[in-house]
Amino acid sequence: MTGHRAGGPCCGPGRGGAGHGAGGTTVPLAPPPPRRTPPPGAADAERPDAAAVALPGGTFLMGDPFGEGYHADGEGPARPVTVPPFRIDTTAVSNARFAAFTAATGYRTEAERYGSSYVFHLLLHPAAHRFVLGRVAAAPWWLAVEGAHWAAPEGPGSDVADRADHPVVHVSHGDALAYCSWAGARLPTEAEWEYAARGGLEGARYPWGDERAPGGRERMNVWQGRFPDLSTKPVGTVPVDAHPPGGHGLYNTSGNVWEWCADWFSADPRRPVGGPAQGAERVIRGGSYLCHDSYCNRYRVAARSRNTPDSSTGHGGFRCAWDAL
Ligand SMILES: [Cu+2]
Repeated sequence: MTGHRAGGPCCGPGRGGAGHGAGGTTVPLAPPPPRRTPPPGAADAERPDAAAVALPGGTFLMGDPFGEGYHADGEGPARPVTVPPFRIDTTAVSNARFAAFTAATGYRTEAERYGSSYVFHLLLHPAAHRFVLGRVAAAPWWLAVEGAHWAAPEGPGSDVADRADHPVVHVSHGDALAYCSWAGARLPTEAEWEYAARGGLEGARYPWGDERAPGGRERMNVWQGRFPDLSTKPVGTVPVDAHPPGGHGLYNTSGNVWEWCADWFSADPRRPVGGPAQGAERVIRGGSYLCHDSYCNRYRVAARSRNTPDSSTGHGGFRCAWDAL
């Protein structure tokens, strides 16, 4: 697409990159927390899969039939892919759900163990300026901030007290796996994620059809205005169930936060369903509140990107999946 920069730098910095100001020390991962068994008779609302929907699976057209993606992202070609029956969260995991997990297990996220994470420049908490470690050279709107993590998403001084129903952010792929393990869940495969997000609409550009804003109404939380400095609406996350859901009941599969998938990333059009057996980066899907047409059109339902598994950002979260009952 003309005007789009290859690589789409709004989509997020990763650890180990040249721009990371916090050093590249590797922190040993803690063993996964014990799997949670819901107590017998537990109220349905307390079950970790309370917000999940069971989907029949089947064959669908995966990938971008419009040729609108970045070549390097490997969205195409559009091809038939079959997914088994499975269950998936209708929403991204919220701060409330993640807080229940850390309270029950004492789990510390990779951002907490590394001591920093990436915060979008306009979101930095006023008290956190002295904690800025650096900017990402290729994407200077990303600040490496000491002490930024899921419960202090804009750096020291910020909290999530009034955002219990917003998606948890600053979670790495490993953090997402740890949560899933505790919840008796797993991450969705990329194919499951796209099948669920498409909601039965064959070959559409968005989960609701081909038109971005039907009737002039925005259907997703993406950047509006001039990226990255001028926004015509509040910048940041919205509740996990904001905006109408897609045909399979999933909310915010376009915009709000990027979501980790299980697959290793490959842009090879011949890659197997489920991704290659190994890799350096994991697939992320859905785009975020920073995605904008001028830099990144990755809020389309076929769009994909990637990040290193230990990376975390203020616009990255996840949702859980389960095998069919
Ligand atoms: Cu983007």
